[in-house]
Amino acid sequence: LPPPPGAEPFNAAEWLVTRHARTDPGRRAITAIDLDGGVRTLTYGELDDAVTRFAAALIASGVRPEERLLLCMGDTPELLTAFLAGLRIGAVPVPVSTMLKPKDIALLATDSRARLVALSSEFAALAPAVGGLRDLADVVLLAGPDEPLPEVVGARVRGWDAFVAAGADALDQAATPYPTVADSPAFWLYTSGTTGTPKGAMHRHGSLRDTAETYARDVLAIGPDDVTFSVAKFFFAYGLGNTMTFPFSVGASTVLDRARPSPASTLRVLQEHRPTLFFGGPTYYAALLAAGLPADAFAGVRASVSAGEAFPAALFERFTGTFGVEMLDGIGSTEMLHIFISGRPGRTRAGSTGEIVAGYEARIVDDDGAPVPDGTPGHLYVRGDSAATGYWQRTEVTRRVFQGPWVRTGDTYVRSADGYYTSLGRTDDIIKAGGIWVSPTEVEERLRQHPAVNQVVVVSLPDADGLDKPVACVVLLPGDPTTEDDLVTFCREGLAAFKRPRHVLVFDELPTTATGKLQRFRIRELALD
Ligand code: 3SK
Repeated sequence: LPPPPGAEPFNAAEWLVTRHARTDPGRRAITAIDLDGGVRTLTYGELDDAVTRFAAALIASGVRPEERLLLCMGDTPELLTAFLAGLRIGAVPVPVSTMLKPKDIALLATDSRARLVALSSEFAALAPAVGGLRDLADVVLLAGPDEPLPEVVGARVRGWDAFVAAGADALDQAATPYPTVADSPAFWLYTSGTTGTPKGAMHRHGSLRDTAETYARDVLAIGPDDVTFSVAKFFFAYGLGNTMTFPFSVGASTVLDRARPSPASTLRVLQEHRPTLFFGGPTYYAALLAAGLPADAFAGVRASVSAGEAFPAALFERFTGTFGVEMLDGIGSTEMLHIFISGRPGRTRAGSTGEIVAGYEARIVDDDGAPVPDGTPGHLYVRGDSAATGYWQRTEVTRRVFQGPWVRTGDTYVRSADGYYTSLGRTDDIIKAGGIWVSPTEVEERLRQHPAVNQVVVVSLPDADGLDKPVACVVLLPGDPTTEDDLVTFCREGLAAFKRPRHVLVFDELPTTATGKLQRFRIRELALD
C-alpha cells in the first residue's frame, strides 16, 4: 500500500527494535527479573524474533489493523513483545493498570472494544470479568505450563506458547511491518486523573520517536551504553518511555522487574544490574530514604528522574544529600506522553520543576486565556509533537483539553524571569483565600517538615462566611501525640499568615486512586463531613 500523499512511512516497532536487530542483533535489549527472582536476558535479535512471532500469532488469530489489544501484564519481555507486535501489524495496544479491579478492566475492555486481552498469570483472576463482551475474541495468558487457564465467556483462551505456535503460518506476513505512517494510530493509554471516568488518550506511531528526540535526547542525553530501570510500571506513560522508548531509541538496554517494587528489590536491582538512569516518583524516593538504603546505593546511577507529583524541596535536598545522585524532577502527562518541563543536569533547583524541554513550548495564562507575566501564577498550557490526538469517543472533553496545538495541563504554575517553572498544584486544587492564591503544595511542604506528619493534603473548605480557606488533612505517624493546634502553630511559624491552614484534621488514612495517588476530591468530601 502506498502511504497517503505527504505522509512519512514510519513504524515505531521497526524503529525501536528491528533496526537495531539488523545492525547489532547480539546487543542486550532486556534484563528481566521474574516473580521468583530468576533473571532472563534478551538481545535485540531475540526480541525482534519474539515480536515477529507474536505479530504472526495476532494476524493468525484474525486481529486487524487498528483493533485494540488490551494488555494487563506485569513488566515482562512478553508485555513489551505484545505491545511492539501490535505496533508492527498496525493494531493498537492498550496497556492498562495492573491495579484494576474486575469491574474496571471490564469497563476498559468495553470502552476500547478490545479484540484481544492479554494477561500475565498474576492477574488471571481478572479474566472472567471480560467475558461476554461483543468485540472480544481472544484471551492470552502468560502462565507456566501447569497453571490452569481461566474460562472467559465467548472468547478463546490460550496460553502464551500455544497462541504463538498457532501463528506459524503467518510468519512471512508478520516479517514486514504494516505500512503505518508517523500519524497512524499506535496505542492508547487510559487516564482518569484524580476524578471522573477513564479516558483513552490516543497516540501516534510518531509520538514515541518525538519523546525520544526531545526529553530523552535533550535532558537525559541517553546513549547506547545506558541501562534504564523504572519503578513506574510500563502501563504508565512515564514508565513506557523510561522502560522501552528511551533505551530502545538508542540501542541501550532496560531492566524489567515483574514484581511490585520495594526498597529491598530496588537495592538488588541497583547492585546487581547497575542501571545508569533510574526513574521513580517523590513518594517512592521518600520510601527509599525511610528504608535506610546504604549511602552508595545510587553510586552507579548517573541521573535519577522523578515525575508524577511535585517534588517537595526538603525531600529533594534530603535525597540528593543522602545518596549524592543527580535528581531530575519533571512534569509530563499521559496526554503529552512524557516529560516536557524538567530539571537539567547541573542546573536543577530544589522546589522547582525546571525548564522547558527542547521541542516543547509552554505558556501560562490567566482565567481569560491571556498570558501572565513571569512571577504571576496561571494555568499551564503546553505544545509539542508528542501530544495525543484526543480521547477516544470523548469529544467534549477532548475539545476542552486539546485546544489547537495547545494542551491544557490542568496545573497551576509560575515561571521565574530566568525560565524556571514551579508547580503550585493542580488548577482545580489551587486555593484563593482572601483574594490571594494559596498553593496547597507550599502548605503541604511546610507540614511535611513536621516530624509527626506521615501524609498531608491541603484542600480548600468554606469557612462560616462561605469564604475558601486552606484546611490540612493529615495522617500522623502511629501513636504520635501531636495535636491539631500544634500543627497550626507550626505552620504559623513557617508560612505567611494568609497561607496557614485554618484547621488541621487528623485521619487514620486518606483515600487514594488505583495508582496510589492521593484523591483530593474525596479527601475534600471527607473533610466537609
Ligand atoms: O506525571 C507525570 O509527570 C508524567 C510524566 C511522564 C509521563 C507521564 C506523566 C503522567
